[in-house]
Amino acid sequence: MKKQVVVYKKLSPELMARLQAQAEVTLIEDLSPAGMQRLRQALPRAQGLLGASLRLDAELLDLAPQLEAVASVSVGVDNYDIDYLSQRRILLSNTPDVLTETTADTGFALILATARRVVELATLVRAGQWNSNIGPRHFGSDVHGKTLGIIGMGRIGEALAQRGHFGFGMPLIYHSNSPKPAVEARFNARYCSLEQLLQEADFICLTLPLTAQTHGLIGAREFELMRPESIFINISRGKVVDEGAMIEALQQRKIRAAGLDVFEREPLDHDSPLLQLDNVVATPHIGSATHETREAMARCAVDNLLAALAGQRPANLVNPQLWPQAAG
Ligand code: 8YV
Repeated sequence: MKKQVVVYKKLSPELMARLQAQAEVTLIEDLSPAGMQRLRQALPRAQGLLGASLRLDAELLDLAPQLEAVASVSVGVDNYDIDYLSQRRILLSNTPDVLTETTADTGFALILATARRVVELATLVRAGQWNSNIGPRHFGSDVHGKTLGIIGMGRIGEALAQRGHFGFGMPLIYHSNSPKPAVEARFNARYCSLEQLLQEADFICLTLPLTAQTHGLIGAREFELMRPESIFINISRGKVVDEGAMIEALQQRKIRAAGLDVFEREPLDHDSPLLQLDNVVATPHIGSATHETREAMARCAVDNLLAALAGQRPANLVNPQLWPQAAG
């Protein structure tokens, strides 16, 4: 008897076929109000769930009494009530490694676009306002040789460090839960306190997950510690930052600029003050958003889900304490 799976993120025909060969699949095309209604109607019979960008809390999970496994098409798992999933002994998997390089590329795209004012000046050209040689009023800042400060030295942080060290000759400083000797050896990086990093770095990059500990980590006090010529980059989660404090710091030029791919609320409100600032580059959460990487993530999620439903250990288990073999 095939297991019942509800998919709430569109899959390629190849991956949908792979899933349908092993499970009865209900596809929820989108998370519009109508889509959410269909999802709620499908949950009571679901043994597997696959998707992303949906807050999966106890209220929704209580509609799915037969649920055995959830496969997230994401590395971030802040959308999931992990304690409740674990209490219900529901396996949660994610897709960490396949998106690392692409997300680090996004981080560097924002570093370069923000420092060199690429979006602002490309818009000037497109608007027919390029009428003379560019002068100091439109100059940007150098990236090569500047100090790159990375907050959160996980896979993505390391990939960003690799780009900065080998690609742009940037001295590296970092802050994370604990020092990483291998990272220091490989990139000649220096571990420092959060305060030191904020005071010293030319580029301050957030690459850490949203957790109870990191929620609001960068607020008014932290922006005060940054230098007026520093540039702030966020490719982690918007809620790691006090967005109001960041807006004030940018408006008052306490920092030079910000390159942001994530926001407290997404999509970003059309009337957000961030969109009125010429020293802000805002992208719509494109961290992992390439054809190749999103297909790889979805493939990884399908493999994780099929393994879990077949009684095998998924490759990327977020709550490994549930796995019986782990006790062995
Ligand atoms: C996407 C991400 O938002 O993986 C994550 O945690 O933030 C991005 O890759 C996610 O994959 C949803 O599609």
